[in-house]
Amino acid sequence: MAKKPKQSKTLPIYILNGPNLNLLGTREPEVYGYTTLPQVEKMCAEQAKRHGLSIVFLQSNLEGEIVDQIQEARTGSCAVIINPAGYGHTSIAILDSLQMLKVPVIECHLSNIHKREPYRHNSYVSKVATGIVMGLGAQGYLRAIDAVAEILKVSK
Ligand code: CA2
Repeated sequence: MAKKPKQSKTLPIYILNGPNLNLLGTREPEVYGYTTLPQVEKMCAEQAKRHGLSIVFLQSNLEGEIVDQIQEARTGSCAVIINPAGYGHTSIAILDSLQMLKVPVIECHLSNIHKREPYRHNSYVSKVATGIVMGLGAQGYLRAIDAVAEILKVSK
């Protein structure tokens, strides 16, 4: 009997969310919108599916846990989309762990950090990101997935 050809399944996109994003949609809707994080996850899963991709969607309030998630993404993902939230402005540890990745990294912010307070203008993540999406609210996550799909298509 002929052997079935092996299906090479693309690894999931890791979508990582930093501190306080678990509260999305419940406070400061004028800045971050009304969409909750579970709703963002559902939208992302659907968008990834349209591209024939899948996601692992995580949120943590702990810097070290985010570092662990990024390390896991080294071998377990086809790309990383990260909204580092407040840690983007402060964390060399997250920058160091992102620097070890060989997969594309898209930084995603709901708000345009450059239109906001000066202490939000620097992002360490931007220094290693393949691309950046910001200021588009929850839709930005979907555009980040589109970008990943396009990058993976080109690099196949
Ligand atoms: O615009 C973004 O996505 C940010 O990464 C959000 C962070 C902020 O520190 C960055 O400068 C920009 C804050 C996430 C906190 O999310 C909240 C959600 C609901 C209510 C209050 C904060």
